Amino acid sequence: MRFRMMQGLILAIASLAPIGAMAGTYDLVIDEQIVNITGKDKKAMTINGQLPGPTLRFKEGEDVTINVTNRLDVDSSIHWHGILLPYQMDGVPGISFDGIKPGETFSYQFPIKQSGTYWYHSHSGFQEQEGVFGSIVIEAEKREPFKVDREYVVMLSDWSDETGDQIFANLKAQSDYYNYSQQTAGDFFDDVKTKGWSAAFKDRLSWGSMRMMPTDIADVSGYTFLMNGKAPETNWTALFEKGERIRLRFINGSAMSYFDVRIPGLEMTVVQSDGNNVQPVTVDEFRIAVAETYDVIVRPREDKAFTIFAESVSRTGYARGTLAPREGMAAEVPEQRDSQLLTMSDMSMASMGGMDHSSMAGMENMKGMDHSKMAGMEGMAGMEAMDHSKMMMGASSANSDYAPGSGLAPEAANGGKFLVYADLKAQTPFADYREPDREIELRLTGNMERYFWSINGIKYSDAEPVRLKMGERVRIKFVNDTMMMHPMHLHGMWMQLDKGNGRFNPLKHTVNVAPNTTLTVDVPVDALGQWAFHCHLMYHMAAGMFRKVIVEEAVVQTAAQ
Ligand SMILES: [Cu+2]
Repeated sequence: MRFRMMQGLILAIASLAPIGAMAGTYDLVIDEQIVNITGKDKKAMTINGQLPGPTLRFKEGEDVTINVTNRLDVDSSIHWHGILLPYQMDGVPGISFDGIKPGETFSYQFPIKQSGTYWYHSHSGFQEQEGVFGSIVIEAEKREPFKVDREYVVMLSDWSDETGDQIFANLKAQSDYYNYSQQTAGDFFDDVKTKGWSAAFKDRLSWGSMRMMPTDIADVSGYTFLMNGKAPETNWTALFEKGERIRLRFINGSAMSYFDVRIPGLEMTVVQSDGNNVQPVTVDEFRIAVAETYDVIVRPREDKAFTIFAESVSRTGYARGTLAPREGMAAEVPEQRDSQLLTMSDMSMASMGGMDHSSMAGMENMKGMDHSKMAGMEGMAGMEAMDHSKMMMGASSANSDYAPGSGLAPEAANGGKFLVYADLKAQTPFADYREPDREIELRLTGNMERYFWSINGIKYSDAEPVRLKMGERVRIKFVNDTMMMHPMHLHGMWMQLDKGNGRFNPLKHTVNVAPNTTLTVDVPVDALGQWAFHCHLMYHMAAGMFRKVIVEEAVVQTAAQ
């Protein structure tokens, strides 16, 4: 009798569920509130009262409706980073839609056609840095190719007590404003003016390395690095039972900061990047560019705490949390490593050429200089002919993602395996893999001294859109002519990162392009409309390293007589 009633109740509930596709409605409210992250009360922007905003959990195949209400007194927006959707839902003001006015609600509606770890953030002003960002976890329709016992999102971010507007104004006024250490570009070029190139270089070399522009590693410092919104001393903690397989979904939601991530005492098996499964690769450490995601599986076999250590690449701080069997535990926090220094390898002639040419008057001196006195500078002979390939110097780097001899190439703190892009091989081969139909070269350009960032020397406001045709396969060749790393992000479509793995080239939404390197990606053009394509360093994007991409219907060839 009782059993029957229960059965009847279950049937009644089941009949209320929609037939066919799943549907979910989510509400996000963007507002201002006072937070205290550094010991000072500061105004932040929050989503549903949180910083970062709540984790949105979707299911592949679900039709989502996300109502975003803007309670700020300025326009806002939410962009769903890495999500494939109709372009009108992509959330970029001026490209996808008009933005969300103060007091208004915009309803985003789109089907979820993928799975994995992603994130969302404002695409208005500098709101992302001030707190308008959060994570997205999409459960796969099919069974995952790996087994996990529990999982956590690990959202990394950079918090500043200064507003984005203040920081950008400071950078525009003085590009080395946030450089608290060592030499600046200005110092170097002053030296060039007074002593000529030869002497200026020799001076730098006599220090043993080119301390030319430490600001180029990170142009903004003074950040407090957060893990899931918590400062290092707050120690965000994830619990486990020994022997469990734990999936950590790392997301770099920073405005400007890259991290080198490790968990001393644990190997990490990378199983996904940018939401796409990759063939498992076990590493000791990996670098996460701004806006990238990496999912790793760890398996602590001891009943003790482990530190999750995300050291900023600028080495000005770290985000830190703990994996522990019980609350309140902590493991040793590693010492921070010395800051990385740019070498000659990180500077293409173009990046020097991009500087003020008047200060290069002493260039002729280079021909006459005595190479024999420049230990380790054999490659400098190439300066005479300005041959980029010969600009490399020093021991060749083991990290294929950086120019040989680069000062930025990372190494694992324990001397073990550091993830490189070539390690990322798609879990399943891409069915439509083929030679590209054409190639587009995008040179990443800039002028550090005046804080201009651009593509092919042209900033966004002066540039024509990049036009693509539906169905074509376009190779994009990024040539980094600057001395900084740039995390390039394409909206709406995948980039297949070409590191020689053919049809196993992984699908990425964001790729890091190191200084003085060329990186190629193939884009299967499969989404009509207008899309944003930009460097994800917030102040580079704002300065103009940005393009609109327009995908048009291919003209149908008719066999007219
Ligand atoms: Cu950039």
